[in-house]
Amino acid sequence: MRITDAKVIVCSPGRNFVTLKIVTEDGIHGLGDATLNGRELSVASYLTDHVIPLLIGRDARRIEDTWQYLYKGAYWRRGPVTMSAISAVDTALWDIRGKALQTPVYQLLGGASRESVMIYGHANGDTIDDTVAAVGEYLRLGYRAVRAQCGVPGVAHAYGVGRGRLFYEPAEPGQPLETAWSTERYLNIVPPLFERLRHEFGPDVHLLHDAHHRLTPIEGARLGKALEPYHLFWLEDPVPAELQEGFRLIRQHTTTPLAVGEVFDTIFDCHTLIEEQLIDYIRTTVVHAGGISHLRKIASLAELHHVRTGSHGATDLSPVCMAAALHFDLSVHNFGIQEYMRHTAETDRVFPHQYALDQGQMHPGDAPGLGVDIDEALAATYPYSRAYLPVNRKEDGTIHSW
Ligand code: KDG
Ligand code: MG
Repeated sequence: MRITDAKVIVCSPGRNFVTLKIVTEDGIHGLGDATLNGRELSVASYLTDHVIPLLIGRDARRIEDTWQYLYKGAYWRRGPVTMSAISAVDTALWDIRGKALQTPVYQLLGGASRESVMIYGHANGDTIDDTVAAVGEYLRLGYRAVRAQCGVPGVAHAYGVGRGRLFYEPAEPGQPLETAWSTERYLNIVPPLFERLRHEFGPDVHLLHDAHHRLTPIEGARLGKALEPYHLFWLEDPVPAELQEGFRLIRQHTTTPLAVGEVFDTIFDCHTLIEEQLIDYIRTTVVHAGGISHLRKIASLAELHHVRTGSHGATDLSPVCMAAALHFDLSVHNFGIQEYMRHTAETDRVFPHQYALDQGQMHPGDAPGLGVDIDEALAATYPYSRAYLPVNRKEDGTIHSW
């Protein structure tokens, strides 16, 4: 089954997406998400200029061999651009394999380990009261797990507080928005937020929070400790995670479960965290961490060390990534939770999909392959529009992690 054609489709139905489409001699096509928020065209070029010429003529069934060929063959390993490109190829080849064998991809990954996948939604608001109301809305929709973020008094554009209640879209056209940051003010508001949420909603709802890489290890430890009475499902990204050792200090001080990994792109970014059991959830996802093939290796290592998966699933991960993530989630034994931020109606129309949400649980569907497609004619009506994530500064003007 030779690959005869491949192309990159860049479109912006509500936000920018980069999609790889691979076609075989049998006329089967597979899709892979290659979206790297704010740096989209670099992956499009990596694929078009450097990867597609290597794909034509290859056997589409050799998924692992193609992965190794692109990873080891480039000499320059890892990095978000390279790994997003490899992820897209890997995802598209799994899609093709499923279609060729007339089976959903999860059946090729060992079959379903559960009936459906628990997801969490994003509740946010300018004030604690607004966030409480937003969490209540998710619970009314049947969700069992909700991430809660709220505005920080005295801080403009706090992370996680969006324009809509059911989705959060931080990338904007023009020059990057400059947001402000104060760790002191942030640490004053988060514990009262969760105290209130537990008081309002009782012990059963799973509550999550994302610190978005903004704290030092000792600050992360302080936050984790302060949140212990409200038993969070997880505290995400307390520190910038290039330095895996930072988690040793946090871990010594708190029993609040920790999650990290949305910006990781290989197992080499998280093996210390996993092997030393410094985290509880690994958030690597299909589009940025080497596709379904590499994510399964990360999950297998994690399974040995009591770490569960919790893949990133923000709006900048396309429905193609979402579909692939759900096949992965349904199949791996040590699945924990899946993030799901709703896409806009335009995005959903451009990417018709089989996956479905019911009462806070999702299923990828039973269509052959991934069960997601792209309407190319409609996609062409939404041309790419450059957009950047915000840049963050402390109150004195110093650049800080966004
Ligand atoms: O592109 C960046 C977003 O995907 C990220 O800011 C979202 O942190 C995020 C999350 O947990 O969804
Ligand atoms: Mg996050």
